Order: sequence, then structure tokens, then C-alpha cells
Amino acid sequence: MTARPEDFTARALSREELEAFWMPFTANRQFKDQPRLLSHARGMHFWTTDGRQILDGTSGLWCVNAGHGRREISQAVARQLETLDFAPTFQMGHPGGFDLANRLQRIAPPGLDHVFFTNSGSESVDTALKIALQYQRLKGEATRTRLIGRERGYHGVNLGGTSLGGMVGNRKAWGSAMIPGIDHLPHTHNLAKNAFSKGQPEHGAELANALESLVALHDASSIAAVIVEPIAGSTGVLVPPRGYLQRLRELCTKHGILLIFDEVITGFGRTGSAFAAQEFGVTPDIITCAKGLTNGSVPMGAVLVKKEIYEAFMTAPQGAIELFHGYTYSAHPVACAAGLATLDIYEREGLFQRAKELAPAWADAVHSLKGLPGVVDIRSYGLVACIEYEPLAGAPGRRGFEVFRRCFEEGCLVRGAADGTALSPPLVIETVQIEQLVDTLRRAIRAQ
Ligand code: PXG
Ligand code: PLP
Repeated sequence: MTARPEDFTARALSREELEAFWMPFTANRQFKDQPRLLSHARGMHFWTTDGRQILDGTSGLWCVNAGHGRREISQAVARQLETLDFAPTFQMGHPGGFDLANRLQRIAPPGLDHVFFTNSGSESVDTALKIALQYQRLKGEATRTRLIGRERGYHGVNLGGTSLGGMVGNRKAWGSAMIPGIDHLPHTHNLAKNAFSKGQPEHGAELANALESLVALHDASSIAAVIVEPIAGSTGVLVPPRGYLQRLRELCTKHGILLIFDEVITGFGRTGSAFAAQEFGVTPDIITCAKGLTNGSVPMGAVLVKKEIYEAFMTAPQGAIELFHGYTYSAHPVACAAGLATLDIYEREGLFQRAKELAPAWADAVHSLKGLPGVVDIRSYGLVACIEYEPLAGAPGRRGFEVFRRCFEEGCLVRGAADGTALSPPLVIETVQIEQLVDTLRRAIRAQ
């Protein structure tokens, strides 16, 4: 008989045992004083080491799109580990990498035909930037070295992504290491005009014209690429205003600038399509992704590039390495097995379509929180949403954290995002679970 989740037990850790692990993006001392430890997970739920069931309203960290504990994935991973635990992919190969690249090509927007594998979203971003810079050189446009990000963007934690991201906290500590020649477009968040939009907000397409100003300032011949998240995730689910991404695409094409969509969060069904590119009908030149690629089970990321870009590299002399870049674990066989099993689940269960079908009910449920004290905005698209609060005087971010803490105590995992709560549940969420999540949030917000 197979074990039920309830059969697992995990011992609590002492304060001393918690010390050695320097936790990422965590208030370490606060956490270690009051730890929140997870022991196992199935479907829509985690269980804590003290036996409490927690509804996962965030797909872990926006990655477990098919729900937890998917047996097809764990079995594929176990089989792969026993057959070929590791294979070099530098001047060598194994079928899994090619299979997964072909499968990704099938769900990618037309024309994004080639796939470079990484181990995370951060690595995907830095890889995409290197590809963009070298592509411009290969085209004879070596002066195109400038890179453009956007305020409130998040592109991971490696130095390229940190430089292009627009999160001040992540930039200020390492100012001296920021790569030079970077500009930022303005973000599109506008409470005065767009508060409580369901789906794409009406106002702000013209903000893409800021790219035209940067071209006027620096000249197009100096600009290699623009990178944006189609929907900014980490900084509070900023949905692109109608027409904004189209305008950005037009301007990039007009000026010979590559457009990179960072789809680490928006990829794999979050918006109701495989990628936000298809959802919004705008095809970038490069897509970065990770997270949902393996349902969060094994670290993996990927960079999808247009045929013209790949082909420009393939003009190097025979026998020369065309792109001097790669990770020990690029296309790791175990990650490939997890990725293939994950894409099978998405396809077999029609999960991207399911997200699209659930989106209106999801939006209605989340928007029912409008009118609660301190709620200044609610934004939603596909199966993602954010509730934004009026910051408490002198304590920015406190409300978001307190709502997170209280929801966790009441059995729901939500994510604090600045002074807001971000939600991105697994695409298998049921209607009653949406109700539970929203009711829990309602109580937590009222308690502030
Ligand atoms: N780009 C985007 C758009 C992301 O959202 C990364 C790159 C970096 O991916 P890795 O795999 O290196 O973490 C991300 C990651 C949160 C949160 O709740 C968001 C991310 C990661 C962890 C937490 O805001 N986004
Ligand atoms: N540092 C050292 C000393 C290495 O030898 C390597 C890879 O061989 C790396 C860093 C890069 O590691 P990875 O390929 O896992 O990104």
C-alpha cells in the first residue's frame, strides 16, 4: 500500500539546528525564532512538520503548476537516475535534452525554434543577455551593447539580471557590480487610472514610447535588447496595459532591438496559454523560462530563441564552438526527464486551457475582496492575482507580511509582495479551494 501524506512525520528542528542554513530571501533571525517548516506535499496541499495542512495558493514559489507530488514525474526521475544519472552536454549529448527541446519548440510561439538549457530563471536571464549581445556582433552591429530593463522588473539574482531588474533593494547593495550601459523603461503600475482592473488595464500603452525616448537619447545603433516580464510577477503582478506589449514589439522591430520576454513566472499556463507571448499575441525574439518547466520538481530553466538568432551563430567555422557558454548541468538528464513528464501532464490534463477557463471565476473571487479596509487595488489575469494594501505609516511591507503570516496560521500559503499579497495557485485548483483561499484572505485582511 502506498503511504498517505498523513503517514509522514517530520521531527521539529532545534534553534541550533536551524543556524547553519543561511536561508535565501528570508529574514533569517525572525524565521529561526518562529520557523515555518514543511514536511510533505500532495496535490493542492503542503503539510507542516507539526501536522497542519496548508492550501498552496502560490504553487510553491510560482512553480508547481500541476500540483504537488505528481507520480508521473517522480517515477520518470527515478527511472532516469537509475539509467543515466548524469551525462555531459559539452561536446556530448543524451536523447532527453533533444526530446525536451523538441517538445518545448512545439508549445512555443512559432519561430522560437531553438532551446538552450540552464538550471534556473536567473541563469536563463544571463544566458539570454549573452546571446543577445553576441547576436548583435555576429550581425555586424557590435556597437549595440546597451541593455534595457524596466522599473519594478525582476530578472533573478545573477549580475546581469540584477542590473536589469528594477527592484531597488536588489540593486543598491551591489551598485559597483552592476553591468554598465543599462537603462530602464518606466513601470506600468498606475493606481489612479487602473485600480481594480480585471485582466489588462485600459491605460498606459503609451508608456512603451519611453523606448523611443531612449533611442533618441542613445541612438538605436547602441541598443542590443529590451527585457521585460510580460506580467511582472515578483513586484506585485503588474498586468500589461492593453496595447503596451504590441507597441514595445513595434518599436523594437523598427529599431533593430531584440525583445526578450522573461516568462519565468508567466510560462507554462499561468496566463491561460503556454506562454504569455501567445496569450497577448506578441512574439518576442527570445523567451526565458524555468519554474513550471519541471513543475518545480528538479531545477531547470531554458532560453528559447528565434531561428534567425540561432542561425546567425551557426555561421562560425566548422568545428568552432559557436556560443562559449553553458552550465555543467545544462540539460541535466534528470531535469529533462522531469520536464518531459511535466509537459505530458500539462498536455494530457489540458491544464493551460483549464487556467483559461477558471480565470473569470478566479477574478470574481479575488475581486470580491474589494472594499475591505486598506485594500487599494486588486489585479488579476489568468490564474494569478495581487491584492495591494495601503502601507501602514512608517512600516512599508508590514501589511503584506502580516497577511501572509496570518493566512499561514489559518492554513493557506500566500505570498507577500511589497505591500500586497500575490496569489498564483496550481492550475489544478478547485472552486471550493478558491473560496477557501479568498475567505482566509478576507479574515486576514480584516484583522490588520
Ligand atoms: N525572472 C523572473 C521573471 C522571475 O520571476 C527569475 C527570473 C529568477 O528565477 P530563479 O529560478 O533564479 O529564482 C524569477 C524568479 C516571489 C519570487 O515570490 C519570485 C521569483 C523567485 C522566488 C520568489 O516574488 N521569481
Ligand atoms: N566554478 C568552478 C571552479 C568550476 O569548475 C565550475 C564548472 O566547472 C563552475 C564554477 C561553474 O559551475 P556550473 O557549470 O555548475 O555553473
